[in-house]
Amino acid sequence: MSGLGIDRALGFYRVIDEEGRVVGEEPDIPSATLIDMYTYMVRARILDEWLLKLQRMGKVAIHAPNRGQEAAAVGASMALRREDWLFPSYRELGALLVRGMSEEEILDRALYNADDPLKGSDFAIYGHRKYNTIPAPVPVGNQIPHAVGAAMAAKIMGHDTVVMTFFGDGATSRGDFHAGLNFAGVFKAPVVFVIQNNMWAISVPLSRQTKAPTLAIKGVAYGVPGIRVDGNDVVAVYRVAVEAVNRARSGEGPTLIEARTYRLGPHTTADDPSRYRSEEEVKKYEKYEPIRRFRRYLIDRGLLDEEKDKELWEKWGEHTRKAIERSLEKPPLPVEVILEDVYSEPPWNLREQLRELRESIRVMKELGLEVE
Ligand SMILES: Cc1ncc(C[n+]2csc(CCOP(=O)(O)OP(=O)(O)O)c2C)c(N)n1
Ligand SMILES: [Mg+2]
Repeated sequence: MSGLGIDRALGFYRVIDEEGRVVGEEPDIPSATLIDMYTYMVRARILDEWLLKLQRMGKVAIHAPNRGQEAAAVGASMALRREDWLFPSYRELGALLVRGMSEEEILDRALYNADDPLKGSDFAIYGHRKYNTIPAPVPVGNQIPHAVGAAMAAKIMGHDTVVMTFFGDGATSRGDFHAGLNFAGVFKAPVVFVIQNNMWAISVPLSRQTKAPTLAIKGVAYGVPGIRVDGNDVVAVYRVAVEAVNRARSGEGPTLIEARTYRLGPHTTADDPSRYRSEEEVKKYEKYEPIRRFRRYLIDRGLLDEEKDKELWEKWGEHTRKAIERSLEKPPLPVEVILEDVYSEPPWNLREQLRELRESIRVMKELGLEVE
């Protein structure tokens, strides 16, 4: 990577086009890695669709659909090693799977059941200590300075750990983004910033978010090289992420990757996008959808055929259905967890509240009211 990469920050790096044809120089990626990428994207799509259904069934409180953004999440996170750290946002199911979280672990969280690793907390989305993956905070972009701080800690301790953080186009308007980038640039923090530019921040379009020609160019002012990449081309995303991770690991400092993608679904299950964007726009972007084009590429390269593809979808469909069954059968979290992980010894007033809560639950049960 040369200099600050101004050309790359204004450019649009891609390897395969929307028909799966090779349009750029093909990086040398082992066949098994390409199949792994595809598998993670398929798993993310299946899980995403199920989370949407489970929300509609009243089992999951809210879900932020990932549809259309699988390549950015999977391609970037696959560049990390297991001992690296991920600070995701709330739209990266694929990255959670890449880190090693299973469908069941993600579902346990979504269903707030007894195995929820985050014990029902509403202030964080998915994450798991076991997989060096921090739960995404609800306030947009808060994970950015957290990621920089973790990267600085790794650097000070002399570890060669890399930290990657994901966030949206909307998050680039928050102070946390600017503070994080500035700090990382000055102190050469080993961090990779990945913007999932999906063109919308709920109902705010990119054109109202910034007047800058690209989001990647915002890194340049902070001394952080920016690269704009086709976020729906998993091969291109992986290629630039590997470069950025290597750069961070070898002490050369941070990189800002803008993965240009599109949110095909609603912002969350609580959103109605027909109120602010047209059907035509969504149809236009369906053409660039990342799974179909990558499938074509793999078929053209002889790494996949229709039969194997069908088997893959069936296998992970079945895997996910079983995970849902198991997660749904688990008991709910015990009420005590709301007092855990705040105080080592809960104070009297919280203990009193817990007693009152138990009493209310007892009375509700006596009255035959459903308590969950
Ligand atoms: C500080 C803060 N302001 C507002 C919100 C409400 N909010 C939640 S998501 C969101 C839009 C974020 O857009 P973007 O960063 O582009 O991510 P995307 O949802 O598109 O993935 C907003 C405004 C919030 N959670 N936190
Ligand atoms: Mg967005």
